[in-house]
Amino acid sequence: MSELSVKKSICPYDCPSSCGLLITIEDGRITKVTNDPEHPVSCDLICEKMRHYEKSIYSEKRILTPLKRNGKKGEGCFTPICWDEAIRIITDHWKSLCETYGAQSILPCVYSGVMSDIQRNCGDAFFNRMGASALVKTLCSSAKGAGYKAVMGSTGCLDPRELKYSDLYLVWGSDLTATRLQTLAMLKGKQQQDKKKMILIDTYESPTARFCDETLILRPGSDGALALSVMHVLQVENLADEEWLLANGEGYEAFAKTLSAFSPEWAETITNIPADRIRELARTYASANSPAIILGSGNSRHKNGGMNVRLITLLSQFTDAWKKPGGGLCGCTPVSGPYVDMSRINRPDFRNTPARKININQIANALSLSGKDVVKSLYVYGCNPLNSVSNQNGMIHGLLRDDLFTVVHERFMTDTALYADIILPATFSVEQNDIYRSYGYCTLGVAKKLIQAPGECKSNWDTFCLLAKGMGFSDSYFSMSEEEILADILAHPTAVTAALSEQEKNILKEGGSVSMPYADHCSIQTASRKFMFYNEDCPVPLATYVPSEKSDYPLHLIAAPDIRSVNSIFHDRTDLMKKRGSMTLLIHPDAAASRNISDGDSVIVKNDIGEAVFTAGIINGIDPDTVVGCGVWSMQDAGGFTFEALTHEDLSDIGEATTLNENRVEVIKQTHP
Ligand SMILES: Nc1nc2c(c(=O)[nH]1)N[C@H]1C(S)=C(S)[C@@H](COP(=O)(O)OP(=O)(O)OC[C@H]3O[C@@H](n4cnc5c(=O)[nH]c(N)nc54)[C@H](O)[C@@H]3O)O[C@H]1N2
Ligand SMILES: Nc1nc2c(c(=O)[nH]1)N[C@H]1C(S)=C(S)[C@@H](COP(=O)(O)OP(=O)(O)OC[C@H]3O[C@@H](n4cnc5c(=O)[nH]c(N)nc54)[C@H](O)[C@@H]3O)O[C@H]1N2
Ligand code: SF4
Ligand SMILES: [Mo]
Repeated sequence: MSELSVKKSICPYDCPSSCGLLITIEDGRITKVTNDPEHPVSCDLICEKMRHYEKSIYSEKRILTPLKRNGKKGEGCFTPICWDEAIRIITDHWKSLCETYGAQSILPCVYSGVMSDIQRNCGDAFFNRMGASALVKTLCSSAKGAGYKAVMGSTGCLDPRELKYSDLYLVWGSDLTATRLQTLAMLKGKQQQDKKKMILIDTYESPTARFCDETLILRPGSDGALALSVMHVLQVENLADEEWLLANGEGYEAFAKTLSAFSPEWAETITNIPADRIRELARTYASANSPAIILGSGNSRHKNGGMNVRLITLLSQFTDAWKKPGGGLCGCTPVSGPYVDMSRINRPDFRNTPARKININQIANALSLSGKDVVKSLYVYGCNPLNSVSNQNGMIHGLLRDDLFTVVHERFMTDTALYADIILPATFSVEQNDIYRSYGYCTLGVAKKLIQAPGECKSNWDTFCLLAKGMGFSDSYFSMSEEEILADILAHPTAVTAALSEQEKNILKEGGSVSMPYADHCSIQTASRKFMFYNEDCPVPLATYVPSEKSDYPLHLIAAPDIRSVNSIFHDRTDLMKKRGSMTLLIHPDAAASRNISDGDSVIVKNDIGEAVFTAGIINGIDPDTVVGCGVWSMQDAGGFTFEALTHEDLSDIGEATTLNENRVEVIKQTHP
């Protein structure tokens, strides 16, 4: 008789809901993946991608043994070796680099492949102990975080579950259909019942537009101008909550004096949204009882991204919406305090001297450094920088260096792995133990190891323990098992998790997710207990519009998410990738016509740092000066360079974030494919 069990797990990917999964296992093999009906957020559904998680786990494309390069870098020729040999080669190389160049010549590269706390962060402990260079991990939404914080300090924002109380939704730079499925399901359901208005503010008519009553298409990076002119209208038409703003807004009086200059006519010249529609937006916003702004990260990935977010956040405080349940801003962090004592995992105490810091968005530049700053080894895990980080040409140039020793810990032969000297085989979430914090909701969960890893695949935790042994690090931390470090985390609760009930603590111990309280967002958590129009820690203290930079290239290039992948995850899934079609660049009919481009044509997209070939997709719902690159692509699938070839390494105004939406390009019809 076959043995059958159904166990709880959690989606490990970089997606705001950290959905709960129910995993059916027959004779040690996963046969079915569904939503966990007891999960606080995803009780009703999970996305199409994860409904066949098992296809990736049992994929023929999985890397199952350590591999050593035996051809040229990038060629993809490797020979299987055993773990002992792999660890010996890596640690011998690193010991020699430490002696000759110093430990800072070694650079870890990790981002969001696995979002659970132990597997994602244990490498920090190892590299702290080694004294290696430290990666500044700001590839995603740190400009949004910094912009929100510059206004609200550590005040929690709205939890998406509070959106049921809102009566107007402004979806600001987020494609809910792809990235916030759970939120969309809730809003759509509610909207159908209560006919609540939903307005999309985006740079193109994204798939979310079809769920909205209205779509406002603006020029990329001009969101701050829109928010300012909405505040202008609210002020002029006496729709602002003046009493609240005077009492609770730091620097409000100075800010209010500037508003007269930011009329809708002024904003029209910057955003390309007609002034009348801006006025209408302000009135609709003011007439709602509890309007919610659902803020995505797209508008923050600009050089003025932090300022755009500051102004949108200020708008969320400008009327009396904040006082009402469901009124305010959703999309930053709603948690009321830390759930996990991260210092037990990343061990800042292991580092003896301050680290040399390298920003993840500037790895290509780091690989070009020389002399005492040279990077001689790159260790990549839970990240696929060649597909996700700026300056693809520069990155390849660096990865091709003969004197760069690259190790990639991966599940699949990614573009990045092709350039490795040594590849180590990685596990999937169901083959490891960990604790998960959702970043969009207030949930905490534990997912246990459910199946044996195939071949010789090892988790990040087990791999760093082996590397530590190879390096001769004798700290007891590195001799703990995965179960022991997880038990250690659960045994050291934070103030928030200490308040969980015995029943909830048991759910965590057994494996499962619990709902956590969301913050009281009416209680402002800044030093002065006021929110800040003026913040002296910012490069521009008084919030105001900062224009985008001028460029010689005419078209503004934007990245949009794809529903069939999460960044470069799911590239192994041929069923999903087939549905995704070709690497598409969305373009306005006028911009296409003036370039003699028809729908479906191959087009070369180029600027000063690179070029890539896309398929043109002509749509009306986009500004004539904007083009949109859909999804994250591998060079293997695209057959050449991808979006990342066109993105600079510049950082945002605050938060040191990616500016992957602040790049200009020209588009030319490809005549000889
Ligand atoms: N299916 C799927 N889910 C995902 C991901 C994925 O790739 N696919 N990625 C995951 C990750 S890593 C993240 S960070 C989250 C992201 O999720 P969100 O932060 O909610 O953002 P997105 O849904 O990616 O949508 C970004 C939108 O911003 C728009 N945009 C770009 N520039 C501007 C601008 O200047 N102004 C305005 N108003 N809009 C602008 C783009 O057109 C796009 O529609 O989603 C996660 N979930
Ligand atoms: N064109 C374009 N570029 C983008 C974006 C975009 O929307 N468009 N989005 C940006 C954003 S918001 C983000 S957050 C970044 C994300 O960029 P990355 O952090 O590079 O994320 P992924 O592309 O998902 O690559 C993660 C890799 O980790 C591996 N992995 C998964 N689990 C494990 C594990 O347990 N251990 C190890 N060792 N490896 C594991 C996966 O197989 C995968 O290859 O991309 C950014 N780049
Ligand atoms: S990818 Fe996102 S929507 Fe899909 S199961 Fe994971 S967390 Fe849920
Ligand atoms: Mo992200």
